[in-house]
Amino acid sequence: MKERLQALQQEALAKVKEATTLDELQSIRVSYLGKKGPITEVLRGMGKLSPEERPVIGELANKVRETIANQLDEKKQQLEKLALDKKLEAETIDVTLPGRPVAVGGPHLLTHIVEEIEDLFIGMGFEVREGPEVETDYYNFEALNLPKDHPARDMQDSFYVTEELLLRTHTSPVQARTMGEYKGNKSVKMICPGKVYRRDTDDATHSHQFTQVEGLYVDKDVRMSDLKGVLNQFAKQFFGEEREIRLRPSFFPFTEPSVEMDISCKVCHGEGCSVCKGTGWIEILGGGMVHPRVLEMAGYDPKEYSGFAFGMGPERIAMLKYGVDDIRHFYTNDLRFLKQYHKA
Ligand code: 2U9
Repeated sequence: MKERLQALQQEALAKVKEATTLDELQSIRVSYLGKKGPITEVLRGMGKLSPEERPVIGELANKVRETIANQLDEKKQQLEKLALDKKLEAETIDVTLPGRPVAVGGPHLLTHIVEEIEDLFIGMGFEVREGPEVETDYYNFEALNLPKDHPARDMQDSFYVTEELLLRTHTSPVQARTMGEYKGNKSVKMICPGKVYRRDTDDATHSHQFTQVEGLYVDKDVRMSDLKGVLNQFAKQFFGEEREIRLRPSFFPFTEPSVEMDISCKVCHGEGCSVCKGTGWIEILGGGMVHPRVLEMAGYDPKEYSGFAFGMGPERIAMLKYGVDDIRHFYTNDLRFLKQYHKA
C-alpha cells in the first residue's frame, strides 16, 4: 500500500511537471484527487488494514494528497502568470505613436465680442446681469414707456407666446427688473448682454434673432456728460484710441433726451469713403437719459435720481470691426466663417 501511494505521488508529480495548460492541470486534479481517484480508493480501503497499519497509511495518503494538491496549485499559479505575461506582451501599447487629432471647437465670434464688451464695462465699475428671454408684456413694454397703443408693440414686431408673454424684443426688461429689485433707493450700474427676438424678414442686415448689450447707470446726479464720457472710453478701448465719437439727437421711448453715437470711419478718418457712405462717421449705438416715467415706474423718484442708458448690437459691432458683410453668417453655422475667429 505504501509503495502504491509513493508510486502514485511520483506519477502525479511528473504529470504536473509536464502539464502546459490549465485544462491539463484540472484533469490531473480530477484523476488523482477526485472522488473516483486512486488516493480516495486507498482511503476507502483502509478498513481492511490492520490497526497498526491504518494510521501509518492514513497519514501517508493524506500527505500524498497534500503534496499533489500543493504542486497543482503552484503549477496553476505559474501557468496563470505565464498566460498573463503573454497577454500583456501581445497587448502592449506603443505610446510613441502620434495620437489622432480631436476636432476642438471654439467660442463663437459673438461670444468673443460680448466678453470683450463686458470686460471693458466691468473695468468701469458696471456689473453684468442676465434675465429671462421669455418676458412679460409689462417688463418688455409697459415698464419702458411703451404703452398699449405704441407702434413698436404691433404683433408684427414680436413673437408672442401668450397674450401676456413674448420673446423679449430687447434686453431692457433686465434693467427694469433690476431697478425694481433695488427698490428705488440704491444706485444701479449694470450692463445686460443677451439674445433678443423680433419678427423681421432676414436679410444681410436684419435678423429675427440677434444679440444686444445694454447699459444702465442710475444714481443721484447722473448727467448726459457721464454718458458721453463712458461711451467715449468704450469706443476708444474697443475700436482704437484714434477713433473719435459724436452724438446726434434721436428718439427712443425709454430715454429723453435720446442720442445716437457715431465713431469716425477708420478707413477715411472722417473724410468720407464707401465704408461710411461718404459721411466720415459710422453709427454704432443709441442711448440717452432714462425717461422720468421709466424711473418712476421702477420706483425711483426722478426728482432725486437720474440715469443714462444705452444699447448696442454686437453683430453690428462685429461686422464693423471684422468687415463681416452679412448678419446671417452669425447664425448659419458655416465652419469656414466661424473658424476664422477661433483663437489659438
Ligand atoms: C431702461 C431704460 C432705458 C436702452 C437703450 C438704445 C437706446 C438703443 C439699440 C441699439 C442697437 C437697439 O440692438 S439695437 O437694435 N438700442 O439705441 N437702447 S437707449 O435704454 C434703456 C434700457 C432700460 C430701464
